Amino acid sequence: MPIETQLATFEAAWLPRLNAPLADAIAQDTGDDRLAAAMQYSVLAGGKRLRPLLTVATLQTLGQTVDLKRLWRPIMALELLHTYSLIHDDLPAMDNDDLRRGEPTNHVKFGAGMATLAGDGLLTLAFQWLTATDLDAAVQAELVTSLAQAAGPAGMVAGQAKDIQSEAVDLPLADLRVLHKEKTGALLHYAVAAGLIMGGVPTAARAAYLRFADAFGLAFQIYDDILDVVGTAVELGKATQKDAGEAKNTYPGKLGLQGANQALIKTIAAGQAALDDLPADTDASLLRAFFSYFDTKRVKA
Ligand code: GRG
Repeated sequence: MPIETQLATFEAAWLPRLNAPLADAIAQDTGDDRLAAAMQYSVLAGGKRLRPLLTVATLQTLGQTVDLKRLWRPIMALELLHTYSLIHDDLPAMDNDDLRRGEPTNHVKFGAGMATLAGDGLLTLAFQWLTATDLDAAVQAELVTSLAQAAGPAGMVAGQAKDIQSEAVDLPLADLRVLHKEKTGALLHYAVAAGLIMGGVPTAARAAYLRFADAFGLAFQIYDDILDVVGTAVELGKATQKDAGEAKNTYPGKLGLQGANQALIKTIAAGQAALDDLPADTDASLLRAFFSYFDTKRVKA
């Protein structure tokens, strides 16, 4: 089956199952109606659910049955956390964006105070959901530590801190890579790691999966930068050409559009090579299919 079809088939099977319980689960676990509405608003505004889909795909690649009765909350915890990061990133004190996932941003709809709290609520609830399961206590503890490392002051928050400090600074490409690894790559790394942890894979056997995750994360950021130049607001559901306007450090900014596309192609190849290193009896086609998310033809040669 062509890889685009494989990804589309996988999404069609899993998205409804991942999405259906969200509104009720957030309402159940939230003690204030307006706060619940603000949290639900951004989580339900769309979103590709790329991160929980990667966790499910990793578990399937390990040959495991994904029992959502046990695993739905720990798998979806990452989506709550990711949504918090988008809400806070859009706030007037950060990127000051009005459009996200094709809808007005949380602070436009609910005000900056409630949007901040909706983000705080989602961030905290994510950790509650990691432990709302009958997985072994050691597995729960590793999920909590790994998500905290990925999302917190050694990961995404550090990347965001570098981002806000570097707006008027011309970063060398090597520094930009570190910034992106923390800001965007860390959560995608965790998405795959979560599948490995839930699947009981020993640390020593995780390396090739995590190299795949890191290449996917870097490709994701390069592609996001490219789409900011060649995409439209309608297609992306958010403002475009923001990076150029704010003189941001981006791959097209550093390498030109063609150079950025070449970097994307090279990074995809590195991710595919990592999957070649999985044990010989592993069917890596589903994880390979995630690379069809990147259209390297968006940039004309
Ligand atoms: C506020 C601590 C804090 C961190 C914010 C995620 C982030 C850090 C900022 C968002 C800015 C940005 C453009 C990041 C790069 C790529 C990215 C994370 C895009 C959004 O993710 P998608 O495409 O979004 O998975 P959907 O809406 O599909 O979930």
